[in-house]
Amino acid sequence: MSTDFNGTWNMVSNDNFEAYMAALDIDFPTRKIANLLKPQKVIEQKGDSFIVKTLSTFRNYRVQFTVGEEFEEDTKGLDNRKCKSLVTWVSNKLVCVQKGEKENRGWTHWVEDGDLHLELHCSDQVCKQVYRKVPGA
Ligand code: VLZ
Repeated sequence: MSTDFNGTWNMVSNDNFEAYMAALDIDFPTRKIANLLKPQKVIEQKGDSFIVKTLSTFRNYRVQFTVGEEFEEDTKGLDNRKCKSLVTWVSNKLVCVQKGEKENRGWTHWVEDGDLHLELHCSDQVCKQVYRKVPGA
């Protein structure tokens, strides 16, 4: 049985997000706004099929994938690039490699002590986020 990521999760911490966005060449004013956000993750998981929504007052982002199947990701509204993305299970972690113009780009999700963890990386920058489950949502 793999981890159940289903649910609505509210951000409780966000370390080095600004530098991660800078590594993605996101412009200064957008970074300043985005850095103040406390986004929500809404995850719909059925087996190995996922929809991950990142929701905020400023911008939303949605990605849909099946673990083990490479897909074309269009990071529209973020840094507006195309990536070939692949998510795999590495023990109980969901590991995404986003192949494209940016080196060493990807993210890792896992659940630890009931919290949703996310590490986002690009080039030499790592952003660490933690989300807490919204009960009953
Ligand atoms: O998450 O790649 O959960 O896509 C920030 C949206 C989303 C609001 C950051 C700010 C991307 C927009 C997070 C201003 C630039 C991400 C993956 C893992 C799923």
